[in-house]
Amino acid sequence: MKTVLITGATSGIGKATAVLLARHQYRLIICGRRKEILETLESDLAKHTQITSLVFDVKDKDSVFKAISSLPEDFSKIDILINNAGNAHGLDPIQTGNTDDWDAMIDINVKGLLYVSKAILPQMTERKSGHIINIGSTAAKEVYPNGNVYCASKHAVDAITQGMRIDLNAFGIKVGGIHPGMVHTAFSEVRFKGDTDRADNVYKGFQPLLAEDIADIIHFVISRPYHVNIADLMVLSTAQATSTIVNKNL
Ligand code: 8X3
Repeated sequence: MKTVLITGATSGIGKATAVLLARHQYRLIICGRRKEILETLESDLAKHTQITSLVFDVKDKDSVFKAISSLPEDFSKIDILINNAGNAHGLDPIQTGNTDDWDAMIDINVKGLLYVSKAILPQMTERKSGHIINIGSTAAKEVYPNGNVYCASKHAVDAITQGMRIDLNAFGIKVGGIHPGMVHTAFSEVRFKGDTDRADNVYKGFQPLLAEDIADIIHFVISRPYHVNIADLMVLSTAQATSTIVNKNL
């Protein structure tokens, strides 16, 4: 039974992935900031698989290392790391962007991913095995109006993914990036700070991806034979051509 650690497991892609992998009997470590939601998910999924949860904020370096080193023996060998936690904060031109939003995106999407990886990598390099999946975005592959810092943070995720693949090649560790387009989750609600009308509008008039679609793909990626590494995957809804070109007449 392989052990998978998922960050950002309280909602969206992370939660859908936890649900699917539990059904496929992966041993799970679900991580997030919101204790009650994590505990409810943990008890729901415990009927399918062995599961534990860790409450921490990926941007809090000390609590990342403390939480991961506190894992009980049964869960301490992590085979697969899914760096999913990430957020967008604001959608503003660079000249009027909010510096707190910039900090949040760089701290969570870039530094948080690095801290969690750093806390887990030594055991993978020691065992010479492991698989890391970084969830990027179409924003990792292109820059769109007002996306500036969010796109930069996701471009960094892409660069870090490539760098990890190079540096970990000698250890037989698989590294891959999955880059979703528009997925109907709380993503836009967070980006627009609770403005649900504006958030709903993003996904109106076409069929966006669902969190479950990406969970399916993650399951496919981690269930390939050892010699197959899906290194880089961009996933769009059929209606979407780029981050900003969406056909609402399909
Ligand atoms: C989410 C996709 O287009 O809102 O990362 O940047 S987009």
